[in-house]
Amino acid sequence: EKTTIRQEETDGGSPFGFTRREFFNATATSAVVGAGLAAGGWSLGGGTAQAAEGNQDFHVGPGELDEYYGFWSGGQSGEVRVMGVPSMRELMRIPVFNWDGATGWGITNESRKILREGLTPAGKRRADKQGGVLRNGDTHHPHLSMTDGSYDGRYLFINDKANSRVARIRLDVMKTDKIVQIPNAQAVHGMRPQKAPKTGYLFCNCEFMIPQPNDGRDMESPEKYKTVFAGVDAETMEVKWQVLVDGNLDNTNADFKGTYAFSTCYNSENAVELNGMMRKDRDHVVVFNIPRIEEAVKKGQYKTIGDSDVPVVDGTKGSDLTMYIPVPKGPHGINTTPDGKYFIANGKLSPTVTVVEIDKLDDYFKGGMKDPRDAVVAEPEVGLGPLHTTFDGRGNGYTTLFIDSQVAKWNIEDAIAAFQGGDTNPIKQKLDVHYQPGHNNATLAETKDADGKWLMVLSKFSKDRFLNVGPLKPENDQLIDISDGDMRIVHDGPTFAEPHDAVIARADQINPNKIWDREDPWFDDVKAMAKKDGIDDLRMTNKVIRDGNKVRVYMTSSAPQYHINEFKVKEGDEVTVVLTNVDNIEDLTHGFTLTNFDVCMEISPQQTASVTFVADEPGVHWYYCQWFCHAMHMEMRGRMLVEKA
Ligand code: CUK
Ligand code: CUA
Repeated sequence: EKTTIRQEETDGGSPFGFTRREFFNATATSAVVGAGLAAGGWSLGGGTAQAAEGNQDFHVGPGELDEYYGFWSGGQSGEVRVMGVPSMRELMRIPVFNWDGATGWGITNESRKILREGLTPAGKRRADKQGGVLRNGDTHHPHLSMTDGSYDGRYLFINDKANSRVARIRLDVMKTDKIVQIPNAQAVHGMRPQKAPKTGYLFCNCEFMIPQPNDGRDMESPEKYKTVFAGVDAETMEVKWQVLVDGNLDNTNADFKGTYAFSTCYNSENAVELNGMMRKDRDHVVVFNIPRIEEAVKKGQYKTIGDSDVPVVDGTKGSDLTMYIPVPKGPHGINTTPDGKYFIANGKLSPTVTVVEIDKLDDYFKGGMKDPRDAVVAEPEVGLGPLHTTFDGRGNGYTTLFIDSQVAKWNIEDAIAAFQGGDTNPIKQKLDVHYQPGHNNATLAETKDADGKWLMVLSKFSKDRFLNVGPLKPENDQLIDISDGDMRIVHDGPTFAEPHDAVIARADQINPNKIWDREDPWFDDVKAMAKKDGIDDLRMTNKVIRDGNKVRVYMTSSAPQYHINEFKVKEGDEVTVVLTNVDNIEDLTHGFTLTNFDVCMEISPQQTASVTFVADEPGVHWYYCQWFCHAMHMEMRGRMLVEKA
């Protein structure tokens, strides 16, 4: 059965005279009768038929809310997407490493500070060549902050493989608030928050090996290239330490105690081309002993590299900070079971997954285990191209098989029994998915609260499954009911470039604000600037201040007007527009777009946003509100008059 979560209604005040939810609830009654199909995607079986069979219903009707929030990577688009599960409705996009014309991300002063301040010196030099901030990102791994192994609703974190960054998104406002670029690194790929006691660290895998420092030395000596594993402080978003490793790092994960992180490593050959990367028949998983790394840093047993002052400890083979567990060639995903007992390294090039018992890692670090392979308790064959495994909290793993285009459901304890010589077959079911699945994730599966209801499989290719949209096709995300025994695809939907990974939390674990809080630290900088101009409350101020050739325009808006509808500047002035939306009605967002100036920003209820540009074209320049906010939204505009110098 489906739970319908009713949101409180907004109290009155809508410019339309009724709230949006009232409107939709009214139309829902008639619409839901005839429609068995979900609103946000493609339905395979009919929703009605499923309900009749007594299984979970994926259909979330008009006016009904989803039971889960999904957070999807936006892949090469550099953004994050918020989805409703099980409806698979796209609820929101959060710009992170990209530029975004809807919200002015990359254009406003607030976003540009966030995009710039955490860059390395080399990153800042690169940014300076292209307007002050970097432009693209390649996001793979969205993960939510946790306390004691459960989602705590504070933050979402995501990596950027393209420019070696990690970002934090505040879930109360669903905005990116910090970005850090990792030094001594190219391509931050695997990224996971520490699960317990709380997300103190983000563990970050730097993938490509480079000379250290990478300043022109050792270019022709790939055998000297190295990469690092990084610990980022999740509160300050500063890099605390790095660990030099052998091989290049792929995916990473953490235990539920706060002691270990573990990373898959392919190309343990340190090769720079494909043939060389395939020479050996094994690679490894590196286990990082976090307390020992902290201790080594504390004792000063580190060096720094190049112009970075991040402590770098040595975790290459033979170090007592790390453990190298040999696994079949080319492991990819690495997943911790919700009971915290095991991690699973997915074979990719091998048809197996390797199950490691986490408690046994203690034996190794205490010196009681000589062969790291002794920590392996199972290595079942699951099919061709195992990439990632997720869990139902009932003892089963669900592994994507990239080459077979299937998901294999297998039982962990059965696999362990088989490894010990029993004749149990751990494979419970294989389900065809379309096509080439990468990550999959079940509801709450990376926490101890895995509830085994829905499984999301992110298929890399959609091929012929949807209407053709030209040579570049969408990916295909498929929703699978795992609530009672067998897996069953109930729904699929296209997604754009290319959500490698997604996580799913219960709706009650994520509680965003409905409007901005005026005390939000988001406004600290702009309030400090206003204070210097003698302005105490931005909500009460409509004023133009000239300071040499700098002009600051403090303006408020409420539907359907700006409270300054004309301001005059001189050609060549540097103009900062500070706009405060004094409306306090949910969803009453205004915008500021200055035509032909490439300037725009979002101002949601009770938000202040600012943007700075040079008024270098004399003449009349209209600004307008780009969010349809009122019946007289088209009239919500004003003029900037630029006088000839
Ligand atoms: S990786 Cu893409 S399918 Cu970057 Cu997590 Cu495995
Ligand atoms: Cu304000 Cu449209």
